[in-house]
Amino acid sequence: MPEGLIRPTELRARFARSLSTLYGSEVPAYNTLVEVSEAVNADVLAALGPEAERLGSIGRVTAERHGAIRVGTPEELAQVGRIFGACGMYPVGFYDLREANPPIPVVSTAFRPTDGAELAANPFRVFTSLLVSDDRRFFDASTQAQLEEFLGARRLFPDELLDLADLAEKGGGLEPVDADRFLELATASFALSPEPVDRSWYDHLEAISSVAADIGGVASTHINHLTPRVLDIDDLYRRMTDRGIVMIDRIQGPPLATKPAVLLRQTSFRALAEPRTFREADGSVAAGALSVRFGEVEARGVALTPAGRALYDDQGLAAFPDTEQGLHAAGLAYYRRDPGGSDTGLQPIVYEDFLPKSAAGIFASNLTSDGSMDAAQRASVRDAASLQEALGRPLHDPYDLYAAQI
Ligand code: OOG
Ligand code: NI
Repeated sequence: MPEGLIRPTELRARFARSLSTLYGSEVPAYNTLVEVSEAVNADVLAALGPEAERLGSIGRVTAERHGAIRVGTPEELAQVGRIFGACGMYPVGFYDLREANPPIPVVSTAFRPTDGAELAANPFRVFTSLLVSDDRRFFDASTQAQLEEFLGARRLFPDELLDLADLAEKGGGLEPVDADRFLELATASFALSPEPVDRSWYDHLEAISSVAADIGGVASTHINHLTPRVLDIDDLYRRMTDRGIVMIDRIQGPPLATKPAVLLRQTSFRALAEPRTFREADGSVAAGALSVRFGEVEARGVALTPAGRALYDDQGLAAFPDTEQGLHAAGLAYYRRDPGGSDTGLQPIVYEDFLPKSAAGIFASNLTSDGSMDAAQRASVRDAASLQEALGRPLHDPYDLYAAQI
């Protein structure tokens, strides 16, 4: 391989950093969230020592972010796949948020590294949702046609960016100048657009679903939130509240318990009003505001096996054993034998994915309305196979990836 190439691992770490700088400039409260997260993590590390790093080194956890984006068409999704593919991030898992409460007209996947060493180097992941514009429960025939026309006419990503992405994926990296250009174009593609929003079209979609309006009512996509990881989310929640930042009223996911940390716990501060310009019905352009983007933070635990996940979904955490040895013995969670440790030494495999219930909770806590849906209408079929076809690349099963890490 040629010397001096910027490899996907490095592209991913730099991409996460440059999106973080962008999001901090757009949503200043995000910088507070990162600052408080880092303070909490430093305190946990000081209090617990090496124990604090069992679910990832402090270097990994400090750099760790997940973002969320939303796109409108299968073609846009396939393009996103090429850009993230250049950074060694591949689609994992299928989430149908139309099943959530309230239902959201999207299906989703998460782009992330898939092997242990890459995750340890930088686990940047992006939850990516695709609008289901032909689902009659949400969109009547005329709205579907208008959506398809609007979405078909926009270009989210310039050809130069997509060409560089393909070059990176084929060649295993980019020359330094190309890497800089790739990162500049990729980051800019996820910035909030200054372009005026057509007020009546946006309002029409928002009455159906705020998420549909955020996707199909504007001319570009944007990072919707960027989430740092914290080692003690209860402490973080208290510190943010003490700083006067209004948080959603609860932490999503498994409750705080005297049990080993499993899966994912998340909380967020509410979406803030951001200035946007609108084109009114008479053609005039006026200043206004939209509240779509918010700040989320998360704590991660051990990945559950299919049996562990089924138990969690049916009965919650109360039904779980009190110790990691117990979880391991019952086949409920993924552990690796600690190579340097004693016979009972177990190394947890970190949960790297998302939880549909938490995702729905995060969506819902930031929606301006529940929207409207006619359950009697025809649902359109979307499953992992159809998402994989839209992506034009393999959709990984998260359980296969956890099993491969043991
Ligand atoms: C995605 C919400 C899902 C999470 O952390 O569960 C998500 C969105 O708001 O577009 O990011
Ligand atoms: Ni999130």
